[in-house]
Amino acid sequence: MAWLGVLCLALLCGQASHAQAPTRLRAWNIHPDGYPVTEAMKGFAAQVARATQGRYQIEVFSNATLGDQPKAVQMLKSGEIDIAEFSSGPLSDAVPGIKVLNLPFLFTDSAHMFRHLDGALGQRFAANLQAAGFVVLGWYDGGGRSFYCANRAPANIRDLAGASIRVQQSEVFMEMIRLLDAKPVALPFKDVLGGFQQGAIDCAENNMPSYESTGHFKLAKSVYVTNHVISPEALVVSSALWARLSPEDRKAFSDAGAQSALLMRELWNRRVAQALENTARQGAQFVRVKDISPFVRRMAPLYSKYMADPTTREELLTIIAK
Ligand code: BDP
Repeated sequence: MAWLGVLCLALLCGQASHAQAPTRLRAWNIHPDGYPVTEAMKGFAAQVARATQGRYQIEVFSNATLGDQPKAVQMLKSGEIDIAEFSSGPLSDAVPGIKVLNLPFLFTDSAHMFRHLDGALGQRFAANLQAAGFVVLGWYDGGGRSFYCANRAPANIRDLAGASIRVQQSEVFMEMIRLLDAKPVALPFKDVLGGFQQGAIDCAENNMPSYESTGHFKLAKSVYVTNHVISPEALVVSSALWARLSPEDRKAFSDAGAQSALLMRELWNRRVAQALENTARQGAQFVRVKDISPFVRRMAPLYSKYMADPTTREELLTIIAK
């Protein structure tokens, strides 16, 4: 009977070590604590842990401590990180069709954008992303991006001519700035503040929660409210991780992702209002664009280019149609 005891012990030990050794996953995030993306990712991590009885423990590394966004896109592909939240700018390097999401004035507002992303178009983007190594678990809100400047107060797109404007390292954004007769300067997100301090850039463009959370509003007080790009962000896991998950665990991750996207969108709307109020109280000046048509006309070469491009044409037509 001794052998039975040994066997039982081995099984128990096996169970115990299984219970004691959860799979630890690393999640990359660019934003600080309290930011809607961060809070939604933490919610995602907590729900995955609950739904898998602690077998998966996700640690969220915030503030881009693991590297900047273009690097993190590569890290997710190579399996150095397992989960991340990316904006559509850097993601379009991996999947060219995503470029349409960076085009100016494509979506009228976030509701319009989510009608597409929560439907057939979102599924098509997700399928293309999955083929490139990224499994989308939720579409987050990237809000509307506007320009803000340190040493000029634009009230017209002509006022941006000649300015050095920081953009994400992304082709469409750079082309957009060139069409405004300005100079695109691609800087990692965390270097933008230094760029303003050292006078390397005159302006940048972002949504209001990031304008506030980064402290850019302290140096670049003139906001030209254009909302020129309304774009999504995506909570993704690597396809390497996805391939290792059982069907039940995949469901747990998917449900948690969908839940976190709803939370994010709700937190986002509140945060936009707070950011506007807070930055205005601390001296930010807002000039709203009166008529977007001159801006849209300037962008004509961009629309023609992506309409002619077979990787983006279909997506572009789908969005324009409704
Ligand atoms: C923020 C996005 C973040 C981008 C950043 C940027 O949430 O993913 O990296 O803008 O402009 O709004 O780099």
